[in-house]
Amino acid sequence: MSASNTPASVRTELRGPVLIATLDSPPVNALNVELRRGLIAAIEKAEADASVQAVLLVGAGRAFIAGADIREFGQSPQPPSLPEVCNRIEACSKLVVAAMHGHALGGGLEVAMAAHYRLAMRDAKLGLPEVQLGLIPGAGGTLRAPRLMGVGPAVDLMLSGRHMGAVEAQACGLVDRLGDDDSAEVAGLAYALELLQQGASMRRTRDASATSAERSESLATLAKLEAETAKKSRGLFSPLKVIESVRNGLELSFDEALKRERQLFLQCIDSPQRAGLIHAFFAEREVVKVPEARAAQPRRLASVGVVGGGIMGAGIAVSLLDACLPVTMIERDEASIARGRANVEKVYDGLIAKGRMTSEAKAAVMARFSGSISYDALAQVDLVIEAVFEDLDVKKAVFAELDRVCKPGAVLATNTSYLDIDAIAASISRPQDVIGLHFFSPAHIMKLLEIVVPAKVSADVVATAFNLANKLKKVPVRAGVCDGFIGNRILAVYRQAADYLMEDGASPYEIDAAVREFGYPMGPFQMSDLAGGDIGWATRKRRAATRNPKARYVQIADRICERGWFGQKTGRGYYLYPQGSRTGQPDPEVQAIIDAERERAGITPRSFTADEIMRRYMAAMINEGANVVDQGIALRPLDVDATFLYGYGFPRYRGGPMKYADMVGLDQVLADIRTFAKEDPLFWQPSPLLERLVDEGKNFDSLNRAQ
Ligand code: T1G
Repeated sequence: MSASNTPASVRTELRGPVLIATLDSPPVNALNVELRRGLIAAIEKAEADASVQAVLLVGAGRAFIAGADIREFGQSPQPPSLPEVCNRIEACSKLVVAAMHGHALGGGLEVAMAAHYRLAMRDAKLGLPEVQLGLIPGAGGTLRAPRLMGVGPAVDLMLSGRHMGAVEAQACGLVDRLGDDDSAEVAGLAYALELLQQGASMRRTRDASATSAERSESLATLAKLEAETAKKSRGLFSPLKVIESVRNGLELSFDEALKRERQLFLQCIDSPQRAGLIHAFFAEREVVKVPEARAAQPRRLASVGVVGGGIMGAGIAVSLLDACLPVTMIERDEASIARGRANVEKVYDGLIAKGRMTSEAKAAVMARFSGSISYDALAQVDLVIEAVFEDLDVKKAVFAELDRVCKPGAVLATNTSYLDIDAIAASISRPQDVIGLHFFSPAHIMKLLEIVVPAKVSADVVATAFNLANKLKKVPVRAGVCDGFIGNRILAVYRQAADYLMEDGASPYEIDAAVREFGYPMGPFQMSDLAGGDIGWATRKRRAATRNPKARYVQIADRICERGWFGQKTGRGYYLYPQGSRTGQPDPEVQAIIDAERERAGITPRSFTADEIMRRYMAAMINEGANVVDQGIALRPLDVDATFLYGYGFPRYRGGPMKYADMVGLDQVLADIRTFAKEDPLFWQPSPLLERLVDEGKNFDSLNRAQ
């Protein structure tokens, strides 16, 4: 069955000498077993009918074919395999033409490359994005693409995972003809008849072979690409397999190379990276499926106000402007408005400097921007997002103004990263219109948007927030109200585990190295130096009054901040940044502070391996993630995964902390936590949900499906 539960099929219809085979499996004709069988049946039907001289392959709906059916991976394979289908198409004794529109990706493009001729409508987007799922094109793509477009462009297409437009595809030889008629079927049929009229040859892609000079040039290109890829794809498994398979295609017979491609593909299928990357693919799509967003119609969303023109306010304004929404920015005085506008323009000037935007385009965008010092300018907007100073009283004052001037039904959103949104909602006359929209800095770049749902908000306001996220091309995650919502609440806990490791004997440099080795772009102490240690310092001071006196508190960060060493912005933090360089060097004075703090705390330092560091770091993250799900702050474990994949740099090929926990085994994670609890029972309290799942022999993913 297809994703939309209508039976998948390949319909065939004879039009003169052409048998049209229409793949129909909504929404994107992913090549499930029904379509694979239907394709072979269509080829056999064409061969059995003497009146048929050509076969035309087209996709129903909005796409040609979006690729193999990703939902089938990890299950027992059902014949025929996609390579068999492609070989059968290529071997067809009648001319086969593929007419592509919309997306022609992965196995979909491989089907088209196995055809004898290819037409693309101008809206077609072609690609071989398998590496983004931890795979390689496994149905002949690593052999046919180089034969059609040359090794360099083919490898670039496969390693980048990008979608190529129809015009470029024709220019590089992937496509023979561009279609301008009103449908792929009409254009494809006309093209097929034209080919028949011309007596076009069968032109099998596998028969296109390079001369020896071209082959040795290609092998040299591959060697260079291999060296670059080994460096760039840091730890990823499948990119180098792409290159190995392309090389086989140059050095071996087509059939031998095809056999090797299949072996390499199956190695990728078995790799944990495929499991992680495919989990990430589906998590990004499942997070938007929340009850409120499905139960209610979103409110009108045609104009937005932003209160606050600082870095966050400006970033949010850019994000809205980029979604073609007119924005009215409010600040307290003309100078602040000018600063807010300048912060917005700075983003676009940066794009112009990089040649990614024209000044005319910037002018068009800025025409949608207006600034005012009077809240009355917000009287008619559909939604307002405040991004003012993180202080509850300041925010309540803003909301009082919004309550006074905004039209009935306007959605009133706060960008707060930890304040109590229920308290903000309770401070005005319309709590049902109040919601949290927690953007991550830089707001116009980071994809994560935590949609924080207060107790009294109405469902259509939640639906409006999800609709806004879709317009902004963000990944929205529904979060409940608590200190830090999902991401920052969990961050605070595993950051504490890192501080304990540091005081117990691991240096911040060893911890950062272990976290980078795990796949993060940088470790927690590098992050602190980048964001500014003063931010965490302010949070610790804010929490000091309510901190559990029995809880272990590491003071190393305070000692560093007391010296004004806040990180990159002050030239030193945990690291030294000589002459403002961004790559930090270990600081012996920091090590001395750490030694002194260990002595003060009466700790005899011990060494930690990278594995020991990561087991603690991840156990803390996973355990708090389980608490966040158990307490309903996150709807499902996949919401925690999406939060960390899109807001905290978690390595995508590991699928997110909860997916990673499932791959490690929850019993292993729980055993680790129980071991660590012997040292510090207060910090290491196993999450009741984690204990329940282990007792029941279940994993976190079982809760994702339960929704
Ligand atoms: N398999 C199964 N389901 C798929 C799918 C696929 N290939 N592609 C999309 N869907 C579902 C998706 O989960 C969602 O489901 C719905 O379709 C709409 O998708 C052998 C092994 C095509 C650009 O990597 O990039 O071929 O949420 O929300 O934003 O070499 O989907 O409605 O239930 O993303 O318009 C290679 C993956 C596979 C392409 C459309 N192909 N898909 O984006 O809609 S591996 C890919 C996409 C392969 C062979 C190898 C995008 C899209 P639901 P959507 P969209």
